[in-house]
Amino acid sequence: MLKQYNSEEVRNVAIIGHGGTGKSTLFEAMLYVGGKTEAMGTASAGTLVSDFHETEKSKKISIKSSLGFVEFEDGKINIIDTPGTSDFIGETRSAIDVADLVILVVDSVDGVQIETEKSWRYLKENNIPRIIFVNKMDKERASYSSVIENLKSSLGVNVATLCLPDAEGEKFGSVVDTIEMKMYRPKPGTRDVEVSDIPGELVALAEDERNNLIELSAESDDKLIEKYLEGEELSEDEIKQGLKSQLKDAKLTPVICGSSENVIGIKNLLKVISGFAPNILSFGDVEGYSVDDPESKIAVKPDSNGDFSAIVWKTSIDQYAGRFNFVKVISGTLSHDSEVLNSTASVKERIGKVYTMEGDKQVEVPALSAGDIGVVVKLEKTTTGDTLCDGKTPVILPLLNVPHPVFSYSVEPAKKGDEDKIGQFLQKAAEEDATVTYVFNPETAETVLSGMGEMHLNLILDALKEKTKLDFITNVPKVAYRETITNKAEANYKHKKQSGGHGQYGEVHIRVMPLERGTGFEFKDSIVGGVVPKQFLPGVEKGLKEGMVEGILAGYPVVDISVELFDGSYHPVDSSEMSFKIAARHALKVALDKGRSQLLEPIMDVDIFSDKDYMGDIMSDITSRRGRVMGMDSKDDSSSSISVIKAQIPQSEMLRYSTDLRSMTSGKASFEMTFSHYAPLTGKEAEKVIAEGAKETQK
Ligand SMILES: Nc1nc2c(ncn2[C@@H]2O[C@H](COP(=O)(O)OP(=O)(O)O)[C@@H](O)[C@H]2O)c(=O)[nH]1
Ligand SMILES: [Mg+2]
Repeated sequence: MLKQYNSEEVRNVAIIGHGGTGKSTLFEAMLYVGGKTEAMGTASAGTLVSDFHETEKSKKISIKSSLGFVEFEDGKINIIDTPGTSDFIGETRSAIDVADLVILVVDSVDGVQIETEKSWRYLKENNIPRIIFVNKMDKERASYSSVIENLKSSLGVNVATLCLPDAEGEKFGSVVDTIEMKMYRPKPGTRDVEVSDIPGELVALAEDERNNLIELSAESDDKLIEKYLEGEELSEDEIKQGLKSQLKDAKLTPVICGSSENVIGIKNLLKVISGFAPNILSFGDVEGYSVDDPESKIAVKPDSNGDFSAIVWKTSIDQYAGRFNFVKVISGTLSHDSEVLNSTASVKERIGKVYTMEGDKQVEVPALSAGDIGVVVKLEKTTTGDTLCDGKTPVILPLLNVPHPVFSYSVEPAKKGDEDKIGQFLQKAAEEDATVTYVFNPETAETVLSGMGEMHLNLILDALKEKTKLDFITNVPKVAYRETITNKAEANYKHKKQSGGHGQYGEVHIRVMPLERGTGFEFKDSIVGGVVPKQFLPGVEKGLKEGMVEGILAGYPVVDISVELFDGSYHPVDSSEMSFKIAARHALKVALDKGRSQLLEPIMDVDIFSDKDYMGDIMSDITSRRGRVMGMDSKDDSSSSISVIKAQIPQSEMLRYSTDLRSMTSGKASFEMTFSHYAPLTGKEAEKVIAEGAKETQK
């Protein structure tokens, strides 16, 4: 059994970057050099430890994140490999959330690509410590210096060069470590390296980089920078401490080069992680909040002797082995054979054995200290984003940063009666993947499956077909339009019915006014002299609310109106709450018509990341989708090839955008999208929606 590591001995890293830069091969190489595997698997043979799912093997891309670890220099490095395709960004984001350091992999020829730019923005916004691994230095036309220039100009990276290549392209064989001022050359066919002095022609360059490194490290501390500026030498220890602190604060980004396939630079990468990466103890208390009150904050101290708490960052459900919950312990210790509280779901769960993983292989551990990552199996109700704790001080740890879905299908069984089975399968998919939602939308009366792209959802639907053998129909989901008035209007309605004994009577006079967008509904009573007695007011309000459920144009909900009841009449015997409800509902319909009701459509905030070459096409396409370009984040620098366009586009025009954008740019663009606001929909577009609405009501 693997031993239990103490908090200070654990490092958690996530490997991220554009698809195809060699992340999974780097994961493979780290396990190999760390002595975990006997040989290197390859992507082409489908033998990578991290890409063990059948679909990953056949498609030769990573779809899920994978966990592995190495025991290195007295510590344990947990490594998470992540997918580079934006369809699976949920897996990537949750890995970043639990990593203490991110390794951003960049190709030695392609440099900064779309997903590099997107990830960098995320790392910067969240101040996440990172290092950059320039991979595939063995490739023809590889150029370390141009990649570094590219990183500086397009991303503004504050580069600390920790490694230099001895050569580029086919001759690349060793890396020079600018901290130790030594050269590392892997012994071919083994995981070992030969360490030697730096060859003469590289000494000057290595010294330059080392001086730069010393200056950057000194900036971590006033005393150090003073010492440095006065020309005094910094000790090895001071340099290392400075570097460590700058890395933790994400003030600089160490850059390392190598070739994952040829296992070059891997030992250096592991040494940098082991020597300089922060861990949970570096960051101080983690902020959680009380189960009963999200406003009441609880500071969780990352101490293995404290109360236990852990965050569930990934869930995978295996047909045979059951449910795997991947956890990061934040405080206390997670021991085998214990009972914990899932404070998010308010249920107790039994912990049997505790594991860590090597791809799909479980490796048993006795316990996990604060800061360590591992896996528990067969919990019943626990899923991604939940907090587990020992129940002494029930705490909820901050939810993972889940990106918003950008692509949806409505899913319906082909045969009545299959709803439950289909629903159960898709519900489980949503539990496994935090970026998947499967919910009934009452506004459109559809059950909608949403995710990060066409490939993402198609994989889920393929699995649904294969596992359940049921037929189902997918459609472009309907847009949740709304309706509101544009003018002030008055209306009245008298509901009067005499049928045998007890009659019905109620009369209301109402005044409707448009409210600001997002306000919803306001009801005002300005009845004088009791012409509508108080006990009937709830009936009036209920009637109005019922009337608002379906507007008069196309049956969409009415929003943002104020309704004032200013007059009316009643009958001492025949009036009831029900009579006033009916009167109010009818009066509202009249008022909506007089107040020139119009449709509102949801508008999305869209950030598009694209290769500069496609800017023109993307912009004119935005216009044809009735969108507005709100701004552009394009550097004039000619070496930056990526632009960010910010736009607002109606949701109805975005239903197939992820597919359209991909084909428009040959996959050289991607986007993020969140709901922004509702805006009036007029003209031909509105007529279309109204005509559709009329068809629906005739059905
Ligand atoms: N020349 C070269 N190719 C590499 C290297 N590392 C990975 N590759 C290749 O790049 C492709 C993508 O590798 P993979 O690890 O799946 O990339 P990922 O999508 O970033 O995980 C595969 O064909 C690998 O064989 C490298 O160091 N040099
Ligand atoms: Mg991969």
